Amino acid sequence: MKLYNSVGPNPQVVRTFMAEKGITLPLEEVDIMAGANRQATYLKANPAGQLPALLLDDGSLVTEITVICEYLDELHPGGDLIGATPEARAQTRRWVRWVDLNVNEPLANGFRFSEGLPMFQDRMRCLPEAADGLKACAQDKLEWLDKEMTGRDYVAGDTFTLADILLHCFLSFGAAVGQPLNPELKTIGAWFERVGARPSMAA
Ligand SMILES: N[C@@H](CCC(=O)N[C@@H](CS)C(=O)NCC(=O)O)C(=O)O
Repeated sequence: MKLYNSVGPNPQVVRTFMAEKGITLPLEEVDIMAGANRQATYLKANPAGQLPALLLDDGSLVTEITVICEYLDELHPGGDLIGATPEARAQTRRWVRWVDLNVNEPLANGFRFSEGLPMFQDRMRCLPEAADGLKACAQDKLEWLDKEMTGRDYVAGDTFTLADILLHCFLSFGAAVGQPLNPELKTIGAWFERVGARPSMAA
């Protein structure tokens, strides 16, 4: 098994999840800045052309970061990153989907359609006119989450889960590309510092 890896928040989510679980895998680096992921060699391995991707020993490929994390969790059971019971897993998945749809996707597309336009305009349909609105959508949802998280330690409840990894990696990325966390969001601000202190976050 090996992980096709690159810079960017999506591979970072998987690396952080692996670090939390103590999983190590061979990494094959793909240079997305130079567009190597959009060229024949990588497209043969992963026709979707994005990173990360997990190549299994039987030759099949697993993509989509939350699916890769769930798969690794099933191979290495234990811990609370996804959840030990059906109820806990439902809560993790509920918040993973919420974070993905409401924050990460608009934040990432807001970047691709503005600061990231020179890199992405020849790779996918870009909507520069939507960039500001998408960034604002992500901020609106973070404002809502800030209130929602009052009184609890983590995104999905009292336990650190994949939802925290997902949100933290994308908020770190946002901060680096012109979408900093609003300092008025005190609950998320404190959570961001606390989660960022975990050794796995350096993965
Ligand atoms: N839906 C994918 C998103 C993967 C993604 O957007 N990866 C970025 C790196 S953070 C990428 O490959 N960017 C380069 C490109 O799209 O050409 C997932 O869940 O894994």
